[in-house]
Amino acid sequence: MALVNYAKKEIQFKIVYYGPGLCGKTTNLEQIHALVPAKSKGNLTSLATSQDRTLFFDFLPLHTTVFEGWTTKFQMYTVPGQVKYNSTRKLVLRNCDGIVFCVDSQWDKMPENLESYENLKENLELQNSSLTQMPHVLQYNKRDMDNIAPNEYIDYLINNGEVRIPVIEASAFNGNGVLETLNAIAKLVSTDFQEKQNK
Ligand SMILES: Nc1nc2c(ncn2[C@@H]2O[C@H](COP(=O)(O)OP(=O)(O)OP(=O)(O)O)[C@@H](O)[C@H]2O)c(=O)[nH]1
Ligand SMILES: [Mg+2]
Repeated sequence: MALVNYAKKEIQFKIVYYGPGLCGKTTNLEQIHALVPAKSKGNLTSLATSQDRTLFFDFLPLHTTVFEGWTTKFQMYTVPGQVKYNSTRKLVLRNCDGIVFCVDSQWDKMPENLESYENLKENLELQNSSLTQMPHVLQYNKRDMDNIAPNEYIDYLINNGEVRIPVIEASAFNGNGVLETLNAIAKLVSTDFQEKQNK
């Protein structure tokens, strides 16, 4: 749920990167941190295990102007993808305004992608929410690798029968597609907020 501070003229959105372990969620935030100019970002905070797996979450605050005269803050989070950390994922998902579902494009990761996508839907349901109500985009990551599934296959597997939602191909490791993904989700959450205000 967007937080609006009328006194400071600030709007704050929470965006969560979700997806299976090792799909590249933390790498996305690291690249955003590297690519966004200093005046628009805060520090990247990561709480990781000794093997660089996210233990709790990563957090990166961004700020810009989307609505004239208002500062727009985007609080960017990642969840830990490892299956055993589901209670943490539920916590991180709370009150989020938009989701980037990060897919690992490698063929052998398809079962894990699907499991994570189902897990996301379950966790949203527990919060009386759903993907149909939640602005979200799909990022097909690791497109630089050799053993990857075609986009159409991932469309079929993850997005089958759903209303079309933005899909961004990425190689987060190289920074490709990272800012496109950020722009796509920022646009969706801003539009969603505006539509709700106008109701
Ligand atoms: N080749 C390639 N490697 C990538 C890409 N994105 C991430 N990686 C690598 O994949 C590994 C896992 O990346 P992370 O960003 O830590 O994955 P994560 O989704 O945060 O994983 P968890 O925190 O365990 O959920 C790292 O070695 C990254 O360098 C990519 O687009 N291409
Ligand atoms: Mg991580």
